[in-house]
Amino acid sequence: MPALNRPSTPTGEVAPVPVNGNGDYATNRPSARGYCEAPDRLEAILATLEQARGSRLLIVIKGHPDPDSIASAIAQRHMGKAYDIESTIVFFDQISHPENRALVKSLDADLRQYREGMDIGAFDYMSFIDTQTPHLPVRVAKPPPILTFVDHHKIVGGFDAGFVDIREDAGATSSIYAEYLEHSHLGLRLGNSEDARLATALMHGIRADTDNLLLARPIDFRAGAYLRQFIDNDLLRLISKQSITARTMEIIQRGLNNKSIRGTFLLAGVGFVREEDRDGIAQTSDFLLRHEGVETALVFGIVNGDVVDGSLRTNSPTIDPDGWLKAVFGADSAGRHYGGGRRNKGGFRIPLGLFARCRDRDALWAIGKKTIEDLVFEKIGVEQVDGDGG
Ligand SMILES: [Mn+2]
Repeated sequence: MPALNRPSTPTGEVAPVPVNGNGDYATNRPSARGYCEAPDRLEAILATLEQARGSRLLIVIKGHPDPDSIASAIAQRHMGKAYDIESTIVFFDQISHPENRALVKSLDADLRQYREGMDIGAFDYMSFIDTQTPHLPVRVAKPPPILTFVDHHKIVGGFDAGFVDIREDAGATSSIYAEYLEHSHLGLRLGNSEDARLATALMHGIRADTDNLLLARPIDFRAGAYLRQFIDNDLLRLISKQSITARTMEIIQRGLNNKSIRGTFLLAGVGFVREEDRDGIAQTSDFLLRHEGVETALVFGIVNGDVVDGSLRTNSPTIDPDGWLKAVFGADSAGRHYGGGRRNKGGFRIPLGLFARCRDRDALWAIGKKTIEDLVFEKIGVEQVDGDGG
């Protein structure tokens, strides 16, 4: 278990928290009016940032950048700035969804894609946002210590960080950052274009992770109530335009053609999917979940010819995607799980390794499909037997 709330304090000193009482009118910072769920954690992250004053921070986006991780990274950078912390936001996997590429562009977000030769060891600290574990996807001889870790996935733990805040009952990591902003002296300023972009990004992150607030939790609504006054509505409309590309349409069609339904469970393999279209798998899962009588949809395909990528969506009160995916697919030899997730959704990735070099694509797909189907149907079978017996 990570130590929650408690920053490791090299100096032993905890800085007093400047709280925004009556509103800082000189800078147009409206006063905080909402409820703060975790004032102790706010105090702790501010103290942690104070201890790192003047340092160079690497903010890590793991996996494919999505609206919640992008907004959280920008919020982390914004908070660091008040402590003269110079932050670089890095991501490792392509920004595959066209909407997310447009988001980064319109936010002027200055994210850097990792390139070979980037000296991660040269940073003083790292911050992780919106991810379950703080493992870097690349090998670094001496990775910098972790300054902050803020997330809303299921707690895994087993690492050290200056500050840890994991709230499984938050719909988005963006909401946690919004709470820090609302209740500290780092609050957003009205009429400041950079702050407007950050508020807009956070709002979009919350909407993206909560199915447009359909699955929002109290903290997400509180965040929305705070953020709305700063939002650039035109920008929000621009970045949240839902469009489905022709290739995603095609993936959805393959999902429809190949679906098999057992009880309330729908499984569909969509074959080979290009790297840039990988989000089509999750979109297909979202779509097939709307099939009448289906409570859980799992869609998978082979992405980029070398990894089986899958997406689980569920409305079932009894399926916990995190535990379910971990139980079905297990972990690699290093103990890293192939999958995990949040309250209502999750993903998994299984590298094909040497098999990726198989030139017979039909045979490769047949093996991948059969393996996934057997594992999933075996698991469902077990659950049904359990259900019948119990
Ligand atoms: Mn998230």
